[in-house]
Amino acid sequence: MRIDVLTLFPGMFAGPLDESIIKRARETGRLEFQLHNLRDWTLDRHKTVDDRPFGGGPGMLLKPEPLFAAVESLRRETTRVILLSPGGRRFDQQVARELAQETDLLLVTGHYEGFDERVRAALADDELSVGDYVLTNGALPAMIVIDAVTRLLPGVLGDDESSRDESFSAGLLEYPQYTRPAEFRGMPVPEVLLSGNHAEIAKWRREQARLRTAAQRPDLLQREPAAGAAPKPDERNQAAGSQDPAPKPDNL
Ligand code: 4FV
Repeated sequence: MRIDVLTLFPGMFAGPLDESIIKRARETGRLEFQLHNLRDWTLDRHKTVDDRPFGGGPGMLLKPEPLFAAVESLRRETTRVILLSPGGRRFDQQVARELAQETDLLLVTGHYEGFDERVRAALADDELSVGDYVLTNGALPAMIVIDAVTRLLPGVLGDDESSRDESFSAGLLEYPQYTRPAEFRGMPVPEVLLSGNHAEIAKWRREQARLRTAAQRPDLLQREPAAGAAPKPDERNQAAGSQDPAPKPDNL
C-alpha cells in the first residue's frame, strides 16, 4: 500500500513511523510512505496557506488553492483522498479494515480552524475523525490511521503479532489475558486457563469479553458485529472441530 500525507508539520512524523512494525512494513515495501509539505504548493513568497473566514469569526482557515494544487498533483487513478477532521465519520477498526483494502491513500491533515468548505465538498473522497476532541493539527490523526491500517496489511504482523481475535474484531472488547507466572503477588491466573480444556477456555473468554464490553462499552453491544468480523472463539473451534493445542503452562 502507498500512503501519502499532506501536512504543514512533516517533522511531527519523525519517530512514530520509524519503529517496530511500521518500520518493518516500510523496509519490506509492504508500506510505501511519503510526506508532502503543503507550503510547496503555495504561489506567494510568504508561502501563505491560510486566510480569515468570510463572515468573521475566530481563527484562520486553510485556503483552497494550495490544497487543490497539491492533491491534484499527488492524486493517481486509484488514490482515495481522505480529510482528517473532527467533522468526519468516526475512524474505527471496521474503517481500518475497509481502508486496508485500498491500494493508495492520500491523507490531508488540517490545521488552524480547519478547511475551506470547498475542499471538503469538491476534493475529498472521505473525511475521518479519530475522536470527539480538538487537536492542534491533523498530524497525529494521520499517524493513527497509518498505524491501524498498516498492521492489517497482509504479512505485516508476524505470527506472534496476530490481529486475529483482537478487540473489536468480533465487535467486543478483548477478554482478559494472562501469561506466566501463574501466581503473581497473590493474584492467581483463572483456573480455567490452566485447564487445557479449550472449549471451556473459549466459553470463559467469550463470556469475559461480553462482560467487559457490557461494563466499558455497552454501545458496542448495540452494533451489529462487523461484516467479515472474526467468528467468536468457540464457533471457530467447533468449525475446526479440533482442539487447538493450547500452550501448556509449565506447571501442568
Ligand atoms: C481531528 C480529529 C482534529 C481540528 C482543528 C486540526 C484539528 C485543526 N482530526 N480527528 N479529532 N483536527 O482535531 O481528525 O484543523
